[in-house]
Amino acid sequence: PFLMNVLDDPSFIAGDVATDFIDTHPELAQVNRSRNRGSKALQYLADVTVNQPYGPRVDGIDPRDKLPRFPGDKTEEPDRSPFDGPSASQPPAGWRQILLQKGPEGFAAELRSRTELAVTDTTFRDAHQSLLATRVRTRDLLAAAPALAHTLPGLFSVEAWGGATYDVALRFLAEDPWARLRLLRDELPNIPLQMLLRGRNTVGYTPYPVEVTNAFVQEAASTGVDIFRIFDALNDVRQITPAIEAVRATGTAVAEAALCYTGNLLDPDEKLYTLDYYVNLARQMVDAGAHILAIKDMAGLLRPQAARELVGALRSEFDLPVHLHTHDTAGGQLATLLAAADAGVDAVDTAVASMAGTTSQVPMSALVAALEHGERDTGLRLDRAAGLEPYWETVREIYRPFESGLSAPTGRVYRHEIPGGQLSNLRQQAIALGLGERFEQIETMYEAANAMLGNIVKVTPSSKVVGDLALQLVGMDVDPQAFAENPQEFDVPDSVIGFLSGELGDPPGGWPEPFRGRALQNRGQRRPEAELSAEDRASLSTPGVERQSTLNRLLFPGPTREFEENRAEFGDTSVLHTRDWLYGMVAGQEHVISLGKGVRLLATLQAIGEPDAKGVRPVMVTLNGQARQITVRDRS
Ligand code: 3PY
Ligand code: ZN
Repeated sequence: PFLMNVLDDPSFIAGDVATDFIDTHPELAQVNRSRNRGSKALQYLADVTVNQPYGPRVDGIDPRDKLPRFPGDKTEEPDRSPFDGPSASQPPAGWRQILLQKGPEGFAAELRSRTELAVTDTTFRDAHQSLLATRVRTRDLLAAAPALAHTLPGLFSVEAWGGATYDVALRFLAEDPWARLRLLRDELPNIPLQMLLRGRNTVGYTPYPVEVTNAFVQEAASTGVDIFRIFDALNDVRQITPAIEAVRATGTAVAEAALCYTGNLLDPDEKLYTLDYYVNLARQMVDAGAHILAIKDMAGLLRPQAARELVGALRSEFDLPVHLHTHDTAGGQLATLLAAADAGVDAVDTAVASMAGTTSQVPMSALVAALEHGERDTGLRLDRAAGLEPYWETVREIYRPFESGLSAPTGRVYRHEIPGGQLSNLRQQAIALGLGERFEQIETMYEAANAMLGNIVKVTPSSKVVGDLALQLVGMDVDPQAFAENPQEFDVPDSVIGFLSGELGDPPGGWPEPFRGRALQNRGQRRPEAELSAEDRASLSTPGVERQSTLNRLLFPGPTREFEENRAEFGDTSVLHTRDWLYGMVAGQEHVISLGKGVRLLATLQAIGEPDAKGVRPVMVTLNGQARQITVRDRS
């Protein structure tokens, strides 16, 4: 049987394995493994081909022939698989070397002292979270990383991890989020890697015990995160203090504390989210040990003059550098970045233009062009920032089924205040609930739900609470006022009950009474915080792979189980090109399966047979020229 196994192995076919070695040679175990991996990957491809031929959530026409050929195509793919390890030549030194040499305090001081405006690229995290439902796979990030390191070595950071990427990797991509971090770290040795950490919720939606925060931060820092942007969804600094302390304890990583911007501080009627409110918040963050202050404008509400005042105040009150993050939902945020630059902001977030705009960040090339030859020139080359655009345009096209559907800017955001990342998600949720046609009404209801809940800061996970309530109100077709007066008479989403019970902490404006008391009448009490077993505790203090899988399991038990089952059945499918992974095989075309270390298989679909009585179809393929038959259950 062993002989049969190696017969169709590519290295065997290529003559790499001498036949007379077969019975004795130990490398054959390796060959056997490759063969197994190849078979599993092929099984996956056949499955997608049968069950998802038009890609996810797109029906009607077969999009496969129209998809761009890069990076999923054999003829244009470089020989080196991105999974073979870092590129040979070292990119020029950058901000990461400054961090390594000077440590986090020195790094922050250097940022504060520079005249050049520092620029973060969010393309690897927030941009695709906000435009493509976080679906961009590791291989497409890795393929772009060397170009970034070599052509834009002056970037302040690349936001590449955290937020929703962790959850989505396990839940939808069958990828280990830790592998992504490790591989990106290898490819970007000169640019600091930045992540978004949701305070005590880490990368989840509810608070975890502080041991989880500590272990998560240590493991993330030792695997590759340099800058931790930490926020709390209700701007409760007590909720981010343990994470700030954990980052400081690493001695090497930077703690960037983020104040979440809400409302409009220029509005004379704004009584809660005022300039004083933010300065007071920032003071607590400085006292908690932040190295950098971030303004996190998740919905894109910060107007130019407000940015000027806020940045000016933060920089005159404190010695810390200020990093500005915004979303271009309404279309005017380049003006905000420029006003902030004028007021002395030290760093700003942008995304590669083809992954920018609307719910994503401001285009990097527009910012670079706007400041070129001026006092705050970014030092980045415009042609190089623009040079990354065609790649991302192509990648984006492959992920088209996940587009948010927001095809133009919207001024409605100033009223509903839905964060960029949520706006795309909420649309998908609405469509799934059959409410797609009523999205405007959902936006309006989101505004009403926010008012009912006490005009809260809306960002993961508090934004989910407001979104759930809005969907519920529209779904039930109930008048918000009637609901606000008598919530005890209606169904209330679990997330809303959890929030009102104080699971996420206390909101800045206090609790909305009597709404809260009524909504909680006769409903479940606050869920007790998760307890860690002695085994979990031990595993959380063991750095490396074991701790990583324990964290996956503690944070996302269901998705982690599915991820592990997927691995067992199909192997590591992250090696497949995204075109193939999403859309399967096209008859007559060659599909490359790169197994790393130069092992590449070529698969060609010949035919799909009729299903038998149990709905199982034979799928005929050739693998490196040899005929194979695979069976796939047709679930369509
Ligand atoms: C996240 O928490 O994922 C966010 O992007 C919040 O803006
Ligand atoms: Zn954001």
